[in-house]
Amino acid sequence: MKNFYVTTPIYYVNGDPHIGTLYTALAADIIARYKKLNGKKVFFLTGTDEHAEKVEEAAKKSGVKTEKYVDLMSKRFKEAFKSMNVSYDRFIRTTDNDHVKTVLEFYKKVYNKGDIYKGFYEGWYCVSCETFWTEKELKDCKCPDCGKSVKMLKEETYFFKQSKYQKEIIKHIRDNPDFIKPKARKNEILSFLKQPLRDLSITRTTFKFGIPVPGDEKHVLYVWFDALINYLTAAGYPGKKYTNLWPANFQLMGKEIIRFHCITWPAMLLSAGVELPETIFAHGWWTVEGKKMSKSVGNVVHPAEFCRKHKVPVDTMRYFLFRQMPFGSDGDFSEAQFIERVNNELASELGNLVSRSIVLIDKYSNSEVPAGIADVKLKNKYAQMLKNYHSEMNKLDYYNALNTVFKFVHLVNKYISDKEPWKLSDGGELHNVLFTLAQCINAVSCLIYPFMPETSEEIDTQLGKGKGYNKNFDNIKRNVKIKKGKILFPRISR
Ligand code: ME8
Repeated sequence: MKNFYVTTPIYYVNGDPHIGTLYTALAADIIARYKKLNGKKVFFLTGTDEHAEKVEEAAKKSGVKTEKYVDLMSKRFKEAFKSMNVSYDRFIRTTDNDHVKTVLEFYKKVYNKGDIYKGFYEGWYCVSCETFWTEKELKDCKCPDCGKSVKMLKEETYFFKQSKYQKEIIKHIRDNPDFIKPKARKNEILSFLKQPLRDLSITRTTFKFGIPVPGDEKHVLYVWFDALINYLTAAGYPGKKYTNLWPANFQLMGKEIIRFHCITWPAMLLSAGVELPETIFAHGWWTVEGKKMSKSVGNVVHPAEFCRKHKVPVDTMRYFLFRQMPFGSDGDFSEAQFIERVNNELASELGNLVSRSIVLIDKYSNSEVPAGIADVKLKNKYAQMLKNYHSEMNKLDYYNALNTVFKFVHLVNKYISDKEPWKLSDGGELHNVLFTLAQCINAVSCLIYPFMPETSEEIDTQLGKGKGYNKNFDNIKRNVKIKKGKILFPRISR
């Protein structure tokens, strides 16, 4: 059976990872954890894009050999991912041997198909975006995407005939409503495809740190042609078993790189006779306190460091990033809003629910989940909520999935206040309430697991659940010993 395959962009290593880069990795981590929890075999790919002119420039600036520089920087990405519990299955680097080999094989295939020809490129190049632009596309003589200066390139180059596949790509987008998500991005691409596509220059002669073109080694392959193929390398292409993973189920990225993923990438795959991915999902862009994140402004947010500063677990950041805005829309990172969400939603609602439930079981049932019967109303509510949650998760609608879970959390908190178990005398009803609470916090632990895995594990420990315990409602057995534990979310003082 084909495994579930999710990818992120591979990141340029000319700067440190931050909330923007982590955002996509976390989004992939959430769906990967969710699918694994629900019994799927999953492969989650992320990594670093190293053969770029701007990477070579950054290495020069720091006075380190490019090879050493990319080693150091890719390690920093791995560390940042680890610090946020990003559970990838492979961290690919475009300098990995198997990747270089796959790129060369892929190039050969496209070349033999007659889709690569030699020519001459004259036009503008943005090193920061590693993108070619025509004079007409520039904005005030600057890159229309990042606003930085562009440079004039006049080089002999090899072109990839992407124009040949324009009609087929348009047809594929129209026939497959889930191919580009969200809809606004699909419309953007279809609108762009109304003009004739230009062929893409796929080799460069003015820098060295790249994969040499077979038979013409003064050329190295252009960064995007090389980078996009990483998704196939990791699947084991062109080995027979690559279809165990390919086509990818979700390819996630920021909205600024969709033309490469929704036009160039499909054209490359069509040329090589490889199936197109199921869904390309482009999320929105983070600003910080209303401004574009940049080193020179000094407002770059490093997520684990930020959590350390506020003395809160990294799960608070994992929660905030997906609760702050719908996945697909733009959003602003604000320290004040982060604090508000941690205090009002995580500490007051979720943390409070777990600690009240555990304290109540501890106090009124001798630290044991009593033999009770679950509240029918709450159980039915849970079943309804679960349906919405699964449908939202499968669409990557993380924002509403969290909304759904937190509505339930709120409901259970209200159940405690309404029932006032501290006023109930020993026996039947008290045991029913405590039993219901144990089931509810177990259920909540399963639902939040993809977003907040450490918190989920802590709830499981407090609930006395062993390793490998099946994460389902109604699974907390009677007489299980609970264990009072630490406060899940300390409040942040302003
Ligand atoms: O584009 N808000 O790499 P890159 C949201 N190497 N997401 C953000 C973000 C922000 N402020 N900043 C970065 C490249 N991202 C190529 C990709 S793939 C074959 C090659 C995330 O280091 C978002 O996913 O510039 C964006 O698409 C990606 O980082 C860009 O990373």
